[in-house]
Amino acid sequence: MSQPLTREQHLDLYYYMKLNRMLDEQLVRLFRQNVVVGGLYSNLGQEATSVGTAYALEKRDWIAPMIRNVGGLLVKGYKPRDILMQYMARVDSPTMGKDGTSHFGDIKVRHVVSPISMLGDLVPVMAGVAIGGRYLGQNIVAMTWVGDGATSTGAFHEGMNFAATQHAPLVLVVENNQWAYSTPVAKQVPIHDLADRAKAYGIASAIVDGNDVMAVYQTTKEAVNRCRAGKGPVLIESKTMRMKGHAQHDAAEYVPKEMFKYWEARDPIARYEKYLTENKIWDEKTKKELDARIDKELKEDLEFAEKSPLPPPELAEQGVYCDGCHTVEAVWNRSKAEVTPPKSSVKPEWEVTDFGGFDLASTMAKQSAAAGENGGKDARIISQGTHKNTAHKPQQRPNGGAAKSAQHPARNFERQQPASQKFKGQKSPSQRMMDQKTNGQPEKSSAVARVPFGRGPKGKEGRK
Ligand SMILES: Cc1ncc(C[n+]2csc(CCOP(=O)(O)OP(=O)(O)O)c2C)c(N)n1
Ligand SMILES: [Mg+2]
Repeated sequence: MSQPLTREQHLDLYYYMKLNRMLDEQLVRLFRQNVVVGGLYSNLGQEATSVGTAYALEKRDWIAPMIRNVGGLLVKGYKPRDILMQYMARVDSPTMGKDGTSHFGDIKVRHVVSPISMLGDLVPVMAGVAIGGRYLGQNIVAMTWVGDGATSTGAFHEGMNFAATQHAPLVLVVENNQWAYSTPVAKQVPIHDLADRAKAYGIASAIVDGNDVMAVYQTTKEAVNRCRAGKGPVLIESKTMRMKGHAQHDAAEYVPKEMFKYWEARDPIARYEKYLTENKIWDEKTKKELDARIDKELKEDLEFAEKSPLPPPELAEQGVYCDGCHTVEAVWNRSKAEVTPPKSSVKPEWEVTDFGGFDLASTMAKQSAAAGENGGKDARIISQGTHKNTAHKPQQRPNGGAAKSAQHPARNFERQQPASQKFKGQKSPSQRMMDQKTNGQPEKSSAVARVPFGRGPKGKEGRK
């Protein structure tokens, strides 16, 4: 379990969530005044997910945010003025007015990878960042977020498979906000819990009430700790709700009104305010002070943003290609000798414990044990999926309102995922292979055959 939060950390969580919301509301006003130059994608209702997850990271860790993760950017040290100027395309914005939304990052100081609009593509990118950090001895954790819709992309699958196989220290937050544009989750995937995707990759997963910032933080902290301890990636499904349309142009008329009402009653900020009051973590005076601080910061930053001009036309041709404006250098936190020959040399042979052949008897025995049934005796197996879960219910009713299982996300989470079982990681084949090694040396085992590999040595011992 992670450490309980200090009072200061509790107030931090409130500060970032409220700042996220007030900034969101300010951007909507600017959009209506025609000051925002492009699309505007609201974060409303998802503040606890962005803030709670990012807050579980350390300064050295890396994030790649998506459009609804402004909260994560604030936690990572961006100021409201950066976001305001970015949307207003002002010359002092992180992209000097060349982009009107969220395509900016900071590799050197804040460790933020600029988002890519192609859904799911940040998963392989951040898997690469995670294993790159490991290679350099940085002991970092990488985090990115994907929406429910993004889990349907090929890049998501490729990235997850790669991360899982490489045991990348990657925390993938699946932000299930119930909608991808106008497509509800039930029309996107044939499963109830997107966390079930993790089973296919043999990695740990958790489901969390995404509108409960404490639960989000604690779950993510545990995931981050697992990653840092070298236990491989974790997929966290955060169940939340997109409280506006996809962007400002979208009135979200396709969302049942009862559904908005259901989630409005679970507003993450109102809930957290109640928690802070009931647990005597703050009083009315502290709340007022924090709100006044947020108000003041936003006013100052808006003033700054409004004073910043639009970029001059000649800037368009500058900075298209890097002409030495910055250097990209790896930060080595360990000796290069450790990862270069002769120290890094390994025998170019794999050990395999299982030749992968089809063994009907043992496959049937395993499946029967898993399903509690007897199978047929055919030389093939047709299964409807091995993860039968009769508790799953449809996520939304066609006439609106959430189905029963989604009505109490916090309780649901606790019931289905007690802290001790939250991470249901299975060992992947490669993990099992790694377990067999001692100090990086393959352990001899009678069940293990040595198989020649590629253009490796001509040793005959594996060719029996
Ligand atoms: C590969 C790809 N396909 C389609 C799009 C267009 N697109 C942008 S956002 C979006 C919906 C995303 O839904 P979801 O992943 O649930 O994220 P949310 O908007 O709910 O945060 C789509 C289809 C895209 N950017 N990339
Ligand atoms: Mg979505």
